[in-house]
Amino acid sequence: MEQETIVAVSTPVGRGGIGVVRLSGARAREVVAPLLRLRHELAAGRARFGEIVELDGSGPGRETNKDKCGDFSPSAENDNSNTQNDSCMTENDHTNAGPRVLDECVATFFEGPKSYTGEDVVEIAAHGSPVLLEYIVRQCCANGARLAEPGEFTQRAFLAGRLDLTQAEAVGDLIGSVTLEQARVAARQMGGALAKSVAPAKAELVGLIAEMEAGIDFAEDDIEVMAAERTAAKIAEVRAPLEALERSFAYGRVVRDGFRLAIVGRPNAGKSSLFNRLVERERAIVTAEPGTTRDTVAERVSMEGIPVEMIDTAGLREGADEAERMGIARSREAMAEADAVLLVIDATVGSTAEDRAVMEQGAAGGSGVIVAWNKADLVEEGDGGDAQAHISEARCGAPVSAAVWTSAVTGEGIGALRAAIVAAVAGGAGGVRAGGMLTNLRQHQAVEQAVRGLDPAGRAAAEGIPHEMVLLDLYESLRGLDALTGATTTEDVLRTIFSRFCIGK
Ligand SMILES: Nc1nc2c(ncn2[C@@H]2O[C@H](COP(=O)(O)OP(=O)(O)OP(=O)(O)O)[C@@H](O)[C@H]2O)c(=O)[nH]1
Ligand SMILES: [Mg+2]
Repeated sequence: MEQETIVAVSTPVGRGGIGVVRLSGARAREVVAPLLRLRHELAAGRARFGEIVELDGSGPGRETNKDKCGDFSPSAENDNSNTQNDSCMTENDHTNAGPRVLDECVATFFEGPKSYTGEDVVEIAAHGSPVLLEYIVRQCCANGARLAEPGEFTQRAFLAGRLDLTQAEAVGDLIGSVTLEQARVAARQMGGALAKSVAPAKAELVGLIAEMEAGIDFAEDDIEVMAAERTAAKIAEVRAPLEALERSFAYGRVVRDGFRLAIVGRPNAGKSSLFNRLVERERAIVTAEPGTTRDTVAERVSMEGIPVEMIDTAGLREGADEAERMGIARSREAMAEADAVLLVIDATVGSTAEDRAVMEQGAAGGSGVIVAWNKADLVEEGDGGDAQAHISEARCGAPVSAAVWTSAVTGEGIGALRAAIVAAVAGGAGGVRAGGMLTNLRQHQAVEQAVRGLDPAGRAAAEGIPHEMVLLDLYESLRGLDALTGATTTEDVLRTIFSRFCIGK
């Protein structure tokens, strides 16, 4: 069944230097033909310069050169006469009848199946005037196209097998990226890095299933059924890379979604000073007076390419006035909502019961606590040993992801602090950065399903349970991997994924 031809403005809403209207479908060329007056016929992979004409001819546009030639027929499809009559564009024939030119344009034709969507695609680049672009879309609809749904171009690319589902998702991620690292990760995924990294495990799994199926099918013909240990070993081989991939989600998720870091601690520990260091500007007020920060102060920054929302909070203490007490309540809220907590301790004072409570609470809440032993510059050289002791104390006394020695005044340890924060949140993911990784919950669930299926399969195989039973689990695992790349995906899931895209993509 032939798909309808779809049309949409692919550039952002509003005015711009250039605006692009995109069409996809078997009738794409036919639909745009009456609107365009091109010097040369559309040809695959070629950009053609031309004009956009107003079909009823009543608009304010200037007269077309073609009008002057008197050879334009609105219903003509890519008429060759355009090409043939190029010479008359310079002639001076004053005929006022016929359509008027609204704009100049460049039209590019991508012939299916070697196009983004796998269908015929036409892109018209005109000036970025909303009324003009809307006019083009409206005329295309009048000529038989329909408005594209959000993400429909990419959905067609997926349905045509031009992209797998992880690649299609990466298109959305690339468009939505706010840091260069996010764009890099999305670009790698768009290139198929994730599908490539599951391919060997999937091939192994399919091979194992095939071998076991053959064992069952031919059991009666005396073909040796695979030995239990060999099956278990093979399952373990499939499992290891999938498990590594599952772990990559720790990094993939924070790169894609970013994270929230709450900076907490006793008054005057230097929270606002460190916050200013981390956001690289004097954003929060710093004074020598304890209780300076009242309301929370938030700022978005990029840390090693990961978007971080950093929140400076009021110092935690008892017996404060009403405004400060309200601020402290907000500090606690920020801590509860954060993905990670940076606990700042004044190293000249040392840690208090309040600090240890924060560490406990952070650990209980599941978010990592990073400790900054601040004011390092005020601690004497000879106290270096003490500092280490403080750090170990933090490590042993309560659960802490990392402890770093810093000075907000000299800048000492700020780089190490950044690295510790990223490592605590991204789960020491240095290794996964180069390859494919899981970047959203759907992908994570799919791989989780694959790994989950392997566990009972491995146990069953080891216990010598009949192959038919082991196979059921292996198929469950394979379904997870198929869902990951979209080989088997329900309509609902597809609709949810593509509806998050912008229109025109
Ligand atoms: N020498 C030294 N002084 C620091 C350092 N960090 C902060 N200070 C000073 O400590 C004082 C308090 O700093 P703030 O950044 O306001 O501390 P805070 O934790 O935000 O304090 P509250 O908002 O009151 O909770 C200021 O006088 C800072 O200049 C440091 O690393 N070394
Ligand atoms: Mg402060």
